[in-house]
Amino acid sequence: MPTPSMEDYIEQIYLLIENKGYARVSDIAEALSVHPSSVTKMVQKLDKDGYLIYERYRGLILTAKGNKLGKRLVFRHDLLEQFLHLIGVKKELIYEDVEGIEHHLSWDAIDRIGDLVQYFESDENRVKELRNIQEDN
Ligand SMILES: [Mn+2]
Repeated sequence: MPTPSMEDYIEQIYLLIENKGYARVSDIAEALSVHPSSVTKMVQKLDKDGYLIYERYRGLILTAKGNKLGKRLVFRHDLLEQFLHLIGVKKELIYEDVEGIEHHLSWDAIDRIGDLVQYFESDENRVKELRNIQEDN
């Protein structure tokens, strides 16, 4: 099982590769606001655990296992942002809130939140009803 920190790295590496086509140690360090030497250390661990292949002067690529997990982690992050937005959490709070909770929910809870998002999105009156309650509170 990957730790929360490993999940953060895999998530960012996946996003960098998706957006730029590659993930350099310096880019990962910037994305996570950590020192490049911490990135090198973690990347070596992720290599050892089979999530990516790291070659010092060539950069890194995700393995099938790393890519699959990265995709799920990005999906989870996006779903939780969507959920907090839907329940009316202020925009400026959403990113940090998701960073705070994403590693601490079971995949079952994630799926059930997905059901709830779907419940609201399939009928806009449901969202309106929720907003009405919020205006009263
Ligand atoms: Mn995240």
